[in-house]
Amino acid sequence: MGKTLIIGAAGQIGSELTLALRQKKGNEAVIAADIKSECPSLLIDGPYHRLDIMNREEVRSFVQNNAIDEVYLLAALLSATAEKNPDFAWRLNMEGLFTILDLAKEGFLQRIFWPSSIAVFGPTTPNEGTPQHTVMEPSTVYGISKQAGERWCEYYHNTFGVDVRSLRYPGLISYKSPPGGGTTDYAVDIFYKAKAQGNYTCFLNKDTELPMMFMDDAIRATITLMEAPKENLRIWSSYNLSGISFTPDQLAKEIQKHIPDFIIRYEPDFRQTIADSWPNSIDDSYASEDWNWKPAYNLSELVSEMLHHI
Ligand code: NAD
Ligand code: AKB
Repeated sequence: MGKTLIIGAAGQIGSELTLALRQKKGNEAVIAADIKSECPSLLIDGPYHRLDIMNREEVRSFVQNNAIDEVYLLAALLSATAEKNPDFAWRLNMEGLFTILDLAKEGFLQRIFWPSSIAVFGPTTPNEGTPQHTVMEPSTVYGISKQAGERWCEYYHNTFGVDVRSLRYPGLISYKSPPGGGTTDYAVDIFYKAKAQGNYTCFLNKDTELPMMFMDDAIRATITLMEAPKENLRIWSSYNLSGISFTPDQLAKEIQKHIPDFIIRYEPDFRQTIADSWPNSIDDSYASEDWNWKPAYNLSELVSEMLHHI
């Protein structure tokens, strides 16, 4: 059996996904890679390599020389950071995907996971219970790169038979690794500030409802999709995935059940425009029908877990 390579393993999702996959497959079978030279302390129990996804030749020889047959490609610039550096974001988010898709097309990889995002939707998308197939006119460079990536994944699957699987993650909430520059990051930051100083200034306004998910659910969804029999899958672009939807005001009220003096203030910045272009909630019936997806965490369970661990 070949090994699994996780590129972008030092990030918010990568670090938890690496731990979960190592638990299933064994430490040596899962190689963590990231552009960061230093191995994060969470990942020291297994192999770690510095790898730049933009260095096509380096990635190609690493995959071929290390008996890799499965790649999780997580390296990307997220929505807020990408708006500050659109050219670079486009290159990072697209070039690496082609490197990995081509390796699979040439027969060096059996399976790929590449994440998309609710950012593929835009201001003209129906925003309540957003369906799998709908209007998609993303207005951010991040969303444009994810939408293009989805089209290429489906194209490589349909044209070359590449087994590339994908999820449109909502905003992910976790305590093991910090988020990396997204619009939904407020929903993680708020917990650290609530515990450390009892107040938080939110960069979105109080009624901005967004789809979110606790990281444990996201990791379980990812592994379930990757283990699903190929013939059960109908979506080869990216599956809608839903957890819970809430506003900053609803999240603050839930935190106040644990920290009654917690105060939230609102100072919306450029990220408000991004959030306003995204759906409020997602219909993930394809995921539930094709691979039995069902989220486990509601808002109160998520808040209890976050406050317990931070
Ligand atoms: P992150 O920013 O926390 O992690 C990305 C990792 O990629 C970082 O450790 C970074 O060092 C690494 N990286 C950057 N450039 C690299 C390069 N050239 N070569 C190798 N590694 C490089 O991001 P994340 O939140 O873990 O997201 C992972 C993926 O999931 C991204 O594609 C993101 O778009 C997608 N996603 C995340 C969320 C979320 O809420 N976290 C939601 C939707 C989609
Ligand atoms: C972001 O806010 O950019 C990410 C995402 C939803 O893709 N968390």
